[in-house]
Amino acid sequence: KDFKTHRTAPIEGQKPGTSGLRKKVAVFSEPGYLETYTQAIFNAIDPAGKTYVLGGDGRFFNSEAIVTILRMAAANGVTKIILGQNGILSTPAVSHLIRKRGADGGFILSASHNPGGPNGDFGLKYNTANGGPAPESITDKIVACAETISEYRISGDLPETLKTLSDLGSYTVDDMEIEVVDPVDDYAALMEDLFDFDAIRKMISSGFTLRFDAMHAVTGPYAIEILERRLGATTGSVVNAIPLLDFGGGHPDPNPVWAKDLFDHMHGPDAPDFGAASDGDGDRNMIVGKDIYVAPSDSLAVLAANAHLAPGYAHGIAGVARSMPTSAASDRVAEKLGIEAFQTPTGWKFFGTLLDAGRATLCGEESAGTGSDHVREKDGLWAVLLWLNILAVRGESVADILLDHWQTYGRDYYSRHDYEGLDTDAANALMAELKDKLPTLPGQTAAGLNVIAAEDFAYTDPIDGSVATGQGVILTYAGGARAMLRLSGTGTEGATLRVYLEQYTAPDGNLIRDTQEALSNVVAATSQVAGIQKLLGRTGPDVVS
Ligand code: VG1
Ligand code: CO
Repeated sequence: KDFKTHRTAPIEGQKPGTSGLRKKVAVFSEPGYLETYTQAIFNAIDPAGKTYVLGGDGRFFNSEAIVTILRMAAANGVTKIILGQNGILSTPAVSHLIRKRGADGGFILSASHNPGGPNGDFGLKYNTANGGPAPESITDKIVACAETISEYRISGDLPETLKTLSDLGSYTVDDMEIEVVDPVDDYAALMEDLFDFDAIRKMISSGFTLRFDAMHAVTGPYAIEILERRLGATTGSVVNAIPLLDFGGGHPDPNPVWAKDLFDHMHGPDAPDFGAASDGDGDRNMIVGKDIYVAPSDSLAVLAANAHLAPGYAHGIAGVARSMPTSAASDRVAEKLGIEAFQTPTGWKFFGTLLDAGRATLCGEESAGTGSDHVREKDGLWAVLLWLNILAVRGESVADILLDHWQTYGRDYYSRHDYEGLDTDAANALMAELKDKLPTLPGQTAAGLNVIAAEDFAYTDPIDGSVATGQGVILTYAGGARAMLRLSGTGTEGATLRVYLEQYTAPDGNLIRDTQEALSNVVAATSQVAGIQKLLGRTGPDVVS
């Protein structure tokens, strides 16, 4: 074999967060940085003789990183790499390919919703053979390998024919096969299996209009193929469809703040019937109807209540899982359907065991992530298609469906307030102080609300018994209000405090209040309990979603 061994040493901060390792491009592209982390993963997973899927969201440094990983895979004895053409694969498409091809795992190059470009972020995530993000048992092993690493292995330059990664077909590099595949084909076929494309096509041909904002990120080619070519949406229904290295300077995070253009469009005079957006790597979704935004927690609940209307879920769903800070709306649906409901820590990796065991069929997070057991990642376009399938069958508008849902189950008013760019020590101190006083909180009143429970969320996986502690603070108030506080694990600069707020209103209550107004008491009480203004010097959040 033609490879070289280079000396290296452990690098400070090479530790995956909520979803893989994320750093500034300038850090990831330092000589030896990517190589050292990639070797740490290889050391943890023993890749000799194995097959992996490889692709990314196309952001700046994607192609360079792919070439490096290919050369290192060859040097580490990998048998085969299944590579997305031009180095492109959405996160759900990677998950599907791993499963479909029976691969041993995959490598996803993405920092998801974080901005890209030379001054933006880059990321690397390892997924296991079930198609899902590596569980903590494996990420712990990767960290241990990163802490003791002393060398990495890399083969010589790739042949010229392969350098652009643009031609489909099979290639050989140092005994390793590289198969370059179309990134969209298999994924689009899976979507056709799950949903009633005929019904959706019929709805669209009879005048139903839609706008999908790909935010210049990875979903553009997927959405053009599926929504425009296969389902007949008018050309131009998919906007910002061309993936760009820096996402056109945007922030590919599908929420009312960063996808403001779509949001405004859906509230303007030319609003189509349905609007949606996805993120950098295609695993998130934002759903907007004419003049109405669907909060992600509500979306999960509506999808759970109506999934049986799509062919892929016609036999019903086994259970619904949501992350802890996601609202309880989906729990109410599960209760009515008589199926299990789960509350997991933040991050898709915690859904894997439930999906594998068939205990949960649908999963979701408040951060615009929804998915099912069709893959082991959240899936932006899947959520869009399930919504379209439901709209086609019910023949009602997004607003009607949402209102009907609230009238049946009640409404969980919900919002997330992010305090960004915080001094890391100050943010850690706030969480530490809050955790210290948890035992004293029940019984106290803040801003007129009574705290009835306060806990530091810990989770025992019901399938494999693994335990995750310190997953965020939950404050439960009398009168159906809840607040959750945790620090983000995906940022690359300073710290971000996320404060998640919810207030339940029963079906006979006022279901059409302004969300921030409905939550004002919970906001005030939580700011006071956690001492946000006092400890952070901030009077309000930077991003409200
Ligand atoms: C955020 C979200 C979390 C999501 C994660 C990865 O994590 O809150 O729900 O799973 O991003 O999503 P954090 O630690 O910053 O709160 V993605 O689309 O980056 O793969
Ligand atoms: Co993402």
